Amino acid sequence: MRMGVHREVRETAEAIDTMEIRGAAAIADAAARALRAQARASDADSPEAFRGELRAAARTLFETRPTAVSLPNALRYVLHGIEGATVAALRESVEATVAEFCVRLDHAQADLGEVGANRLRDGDVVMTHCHSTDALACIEVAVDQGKELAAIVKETRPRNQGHITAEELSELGVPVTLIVDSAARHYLNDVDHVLVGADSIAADGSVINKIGTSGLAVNARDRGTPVMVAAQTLKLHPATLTGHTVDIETRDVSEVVDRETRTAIGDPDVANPAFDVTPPRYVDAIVTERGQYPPESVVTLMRELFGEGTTRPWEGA
Ligand code: RUB
Repeated sequence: MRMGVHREVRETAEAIDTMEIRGAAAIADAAARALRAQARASDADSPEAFRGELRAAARTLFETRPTAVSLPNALRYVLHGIEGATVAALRESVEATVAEFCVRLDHAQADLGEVGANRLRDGDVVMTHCHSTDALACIEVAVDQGKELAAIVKETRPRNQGHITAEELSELGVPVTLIVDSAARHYLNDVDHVLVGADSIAADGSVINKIGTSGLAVNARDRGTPVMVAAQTLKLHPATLTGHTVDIETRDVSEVVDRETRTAIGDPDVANPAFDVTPPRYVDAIVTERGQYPPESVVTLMRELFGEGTTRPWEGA
């Protein structure tokens, strides 16, 4: 354990690691708030020591889930956004920067929802995968506009995040049909849009999202069903501008099969990749708070936002 890392930071890191806090936007929000907790609790006696504590806290948070770039983007926003010549001034700056970050996050999702809702028409049927607050924001705005939608919701093995989507869509008054993942192709002819979120978007327009997204997108292309990805600019992965690839998280195999069943079926090897990469040619639109983009042109937005690439969040902070 890193010295000087506050309990709340360790608890947040643990909650992200165990997926009590999950989904790229929620992870970013929690990470920024954890840095604020570190700043509030700090008894550092110099600005250098204070910044050092924040960097250590950022590293602890960063190591939890490798695929969602919203996490390092949030840490970078706070670490590089703060200024002050004294500990008190820096602490105040953390308060202001985190508050600003959380407001921007909320606004981005609401603005993105408006853009995405414009793609949805009255009477449309939407197929979802996993649970994405960015994707749900599009449906929520469309419903608020008076459009009647229906949803076919993939359960999204192994952790069944589709159940959360089903519950939240029901609360919005959207009729839901829950299906097993392998039934998706069977229903694609009845669907007007596939709508998913993203954990990261690479500079070439590839979409990194919950495992199963790429197969769904390929099937949707085969059926002629448009695929829409709802992703705030916080999901754009700056390191991919300079040729880095996105790490794909693998999770514990017990999420796939319990020990007893595994033994009973001959103890096979089990693998549990959490995310996959959907090439840009299978995606029709990436919907952000800055408007919608064909995936191939998302790189122009990335250059505008990040320049030519960035360091890891704590470097230079
Ligand atoms: C969640 C997932 C979501 C993205 C986007 O995976 O793949 O589609 O994180 O979510 P996990 P949001 O359950 O493994 O975190 O739009 O809420 O940021």
